[in-house]
Amino acid sequence: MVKHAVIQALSLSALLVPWPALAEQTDPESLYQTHCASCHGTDRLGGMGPALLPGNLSRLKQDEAITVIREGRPATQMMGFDDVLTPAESEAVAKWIYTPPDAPPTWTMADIKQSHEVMHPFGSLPEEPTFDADPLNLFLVVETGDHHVSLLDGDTFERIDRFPSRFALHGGPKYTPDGRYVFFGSRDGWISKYDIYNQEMVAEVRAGINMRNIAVSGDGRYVMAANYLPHSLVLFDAHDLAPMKVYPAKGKNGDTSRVSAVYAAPPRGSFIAALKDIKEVWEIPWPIPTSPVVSTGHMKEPIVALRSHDTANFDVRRITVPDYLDDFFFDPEYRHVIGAARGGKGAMVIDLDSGNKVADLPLAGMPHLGSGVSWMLDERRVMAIPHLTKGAVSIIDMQDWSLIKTLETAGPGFFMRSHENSPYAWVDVFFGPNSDKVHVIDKQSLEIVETLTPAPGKVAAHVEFDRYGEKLLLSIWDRDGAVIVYDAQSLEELKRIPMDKPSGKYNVWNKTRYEEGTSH
Ligand code: DHE
Repeated sequence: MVKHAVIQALSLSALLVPWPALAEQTDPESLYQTHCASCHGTDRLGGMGPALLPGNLSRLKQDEAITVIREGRPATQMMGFDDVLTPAESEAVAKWIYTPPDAPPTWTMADIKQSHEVMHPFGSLPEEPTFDADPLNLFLVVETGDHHVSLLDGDTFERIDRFPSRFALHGGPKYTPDGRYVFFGSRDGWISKYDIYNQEMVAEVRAGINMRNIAVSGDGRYVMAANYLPHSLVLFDAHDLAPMKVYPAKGKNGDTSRVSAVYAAPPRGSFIAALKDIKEVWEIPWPIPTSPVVSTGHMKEPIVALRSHDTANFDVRRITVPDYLDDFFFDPEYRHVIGAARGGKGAMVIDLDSGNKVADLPLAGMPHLGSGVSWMLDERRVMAIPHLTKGAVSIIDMQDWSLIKTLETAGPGFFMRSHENSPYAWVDVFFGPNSDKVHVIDKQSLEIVETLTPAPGKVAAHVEFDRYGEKLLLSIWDRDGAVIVYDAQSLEELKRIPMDKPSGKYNVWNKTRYEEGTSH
């Protein structure tokens, strides 16, 4: 009798609940398995479509995910499900993909090997570029709107190619020293190797489930990937992306850690890794070839001994540091790393040879060290960095690590850029109401000399110079966006190239020569 009354009450309340609440009664997991798993994987690790796990979705707001499920993503295989799912069901699925799985997903060496694909074996494609443009003055532009990459001639700014990328590339693509090949890393863990001379994707591999970035050794022979999930670094043979070694990111105390990023330090012949959850910096040296150098393509590239790796040379050197450091800037010699904990206050300078802290930097407002640039001011090297939570650029003397100046900007910035041949450094105002503005800073007076608003109401961010420092590209970070070419001296706009939410731009010369005004 009591049971009957309860059932009656439940049925009544079900009739009374409004439509959105009914969504919670649909089973989002079975909806996912029926409609989404064929592309995104039964375990949400991704397949033809990206991984749908909370860590991988951190860049997408939940209401945006609902729109994608309902309307699809233009210019991708992702169709809209409005004809198949009710609005409430789409909402329920969107909510469910932001919940962590019952058991943490794994990605082993066996998974990495299985994902590995070589489309064109090393040495099988022609050695000469198929285009007339200067191969060392090319730009790659990542277009995050429809997940494509454009290849631009750095003299004429004509497009040579536009090709699809993996979903959500993050971090700078990394070139081989001769500039022929480039490696892209996606947040979902995919590494793609592209042959610029032949405009062909030549190999791919998946290093992890949630990857941060990749680095290429100074000799172009190895690629290292940094993962949040699993907690690992993964080493690859750069020639065909064959996996060589997985490094579980485990501290001396046994704790494991997400790896925030990995960098190549060519003067040291090593990779340097930033660990988010343990107080260590890792240095992993790559073997120096003993055999003679062999030419491949446009410039000389040391490729001998690539099949006789001695993995013992890739041993980890642990540098214990006083704090968690996960955002790095280096001096040009790679003697020092300047590190900050994202979310923490201030930064510190570590001598990479001795492993000792040599200075504290009093930097409030979450400095974004990864975006720093450096130049010579009165025969002293200075570095300048924007802040993610404060409208300021800090300028620091790299001899005694003193703060020279805090320059007030129109809001927090993300990226800074310059070039040895340019009198100016550029910084965006990525966050807040002034995100359509870009400041131009005089590198000698340390004053803002110009503030541009190239597309009112649209985010203007991320600059990259050409190899000569004479012209530069700026992104209008919008689906209806563009890359704008400026004269770096007169600041006059020369050209506007329509693009789909262009983010980073990468000039072959500046990246392969470790130009002081750009990221590496
Ligand atoms: Fe990035 C580079 C970390 C959010 C676009 N970003 C980097 C690098 C690191 C980093 C460590 C250097 C790696 C490299 O180039 O090899 N980024 C982080 C974060 O921790 C942060 C704040 C939060 C996160 O979720 O990862 C973050 N980054 C973003 C974005 O929201 C941006 C604007 C859009 C996006 O695509 O995700 C973004 N990050 C970029 C770009 C670079 C980058 C375009 C390469 C800059 C360059 O010129 O080299």
